[in-house]
Amino acid sequence: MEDSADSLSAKGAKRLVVVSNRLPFKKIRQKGKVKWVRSAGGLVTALDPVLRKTGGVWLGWGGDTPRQVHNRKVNFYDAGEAKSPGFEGNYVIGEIPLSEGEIRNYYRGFANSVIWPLFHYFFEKCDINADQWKSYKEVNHIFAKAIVDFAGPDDLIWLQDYHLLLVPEYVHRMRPDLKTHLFIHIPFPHHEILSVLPWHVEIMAGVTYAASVGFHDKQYLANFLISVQRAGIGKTDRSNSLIRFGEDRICRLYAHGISIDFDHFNAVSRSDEARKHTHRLRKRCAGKKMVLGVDRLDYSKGIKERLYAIEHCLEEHPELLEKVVFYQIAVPSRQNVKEYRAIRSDIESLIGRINGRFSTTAWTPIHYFFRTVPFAQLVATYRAADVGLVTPLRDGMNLVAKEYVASHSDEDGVLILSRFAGAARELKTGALLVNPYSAEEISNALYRALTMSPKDRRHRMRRMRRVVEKNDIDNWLTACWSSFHGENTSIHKKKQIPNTVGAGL
Ligand code: ADQ
Repeated sequence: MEDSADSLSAKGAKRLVVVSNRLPFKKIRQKGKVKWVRSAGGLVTALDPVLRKTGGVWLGWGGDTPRQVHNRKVNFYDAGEAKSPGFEGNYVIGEIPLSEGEIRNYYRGFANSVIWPLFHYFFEKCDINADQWKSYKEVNHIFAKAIVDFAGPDDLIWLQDYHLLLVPEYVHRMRPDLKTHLFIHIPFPHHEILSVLPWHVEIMAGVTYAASVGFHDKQYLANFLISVQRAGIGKTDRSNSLIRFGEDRICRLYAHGISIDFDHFNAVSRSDEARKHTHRLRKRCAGKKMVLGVDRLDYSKGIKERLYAIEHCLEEHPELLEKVVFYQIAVPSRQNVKEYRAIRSDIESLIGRINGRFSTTAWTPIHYFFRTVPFAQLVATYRAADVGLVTPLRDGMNLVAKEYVASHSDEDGVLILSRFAGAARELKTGALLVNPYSAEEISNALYRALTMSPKDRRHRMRRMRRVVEKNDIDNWLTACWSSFHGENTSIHKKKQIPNTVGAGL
């Protein structure tokens, strides 16, 4: 694989280099053999199809945690190679080795026990710790070094998310000829929240070394600008969403909400495999209405609050007993972080209690699955569900809401959506918006969804499908790529993903 690594460093190549904490595939060792297994999560759902179309490189951590890393060299893998069974993209993945201690302090520690809860407004869950901050800086430096060691000045280096906020500065200091772009997939909080973090000024300064910074929502961008201003970093130009640093450096900000490959979800929902699975699920429901929740198992997704709302709804509307089934599919996530183990056990005991309370010999209200579901089955399950219940307490965007809509090629189904998800801005014309902290509001929306007329359901679903089809992943990409060099492209203008990353990017 050395050859691939060398050919990657060819100067002048127009190549997309995506960099994220995790690779889209997780490295598993079975009986001494290496296998790559696809990971689930919003970032992978959004960016894997992009790299499949454009080709390029995805750099990140592969999931291995040796006690010590003796060699920092990035390991490159090509799809289809004997060395990489299970990995089937048409791009190259570059695995950045990280040790157990680094993952504990930088990833489980600072990224997931400080930035994640703080940026989602759960500051009481933040475990602010100077050692973890030190590790975050060191690992960001490792990522920056991996980039500068092989990237050429014409590469489009696209950093992803909150794990890598200092990488723009570190890359710039080592190689000022390289430009980096950053997209932040989680909310960017109000300054009052951000300033809880003792190192927020250093973080903001680090981010603004990126040539562009993207957000899902205008509000996140506005929050970011206020924090930059308060920290006295550069010269902010609010009307053009820019931060200027003298004559030679500009950081552009833009807001474009991420999306999904609508056509793919739509087509798969009509495929024979998905139809059969939808049919099987409907048969299993035996005439009962089906309500579905699909989430990474994370406290920010509001699963616990949703379960209380389901209980409230069954109490308030006994006529629903034995008439409705709730499916909750949760993909395992960050199981090594204390908060995540706690939320899993809370959810499982809550489901046990609710089922114990309401079940009859013929009916169990909540069906719970703690696993990753294959794509066609997931689409079929969305399609089978009469109601999609998407109630995060706070979410940058939330792709599940869009996937539910795109999978309803039958134009039926009702989406109940948290008003604190980025997706609410786009889907508000068709979804029933709720406050995810209010069991009563969710319960009322559930009752309304379950008793809604077919005409109203269709009308609302059509409206949402039009929005998701128009603002799909191609559209997001085009908008991001235009923003990289300051073009003002409307997100509503549909364009195709170019096959290669074009000149000028
Ligand atoms: P996530 O927090 O991971 O993403 P989300 O956008 O909902 O949240 O994406 C979850 C993805 O995981 C979806 O594509 C879904 O299909 C998949 N998934 C969930 N459960 C699954 C299961 N059991 N089996 C298989 N797949 C499953 C972060 C931010 C979001 C933002 C995305 C993209 O937190 O706000 O929308 O990045 O920017």
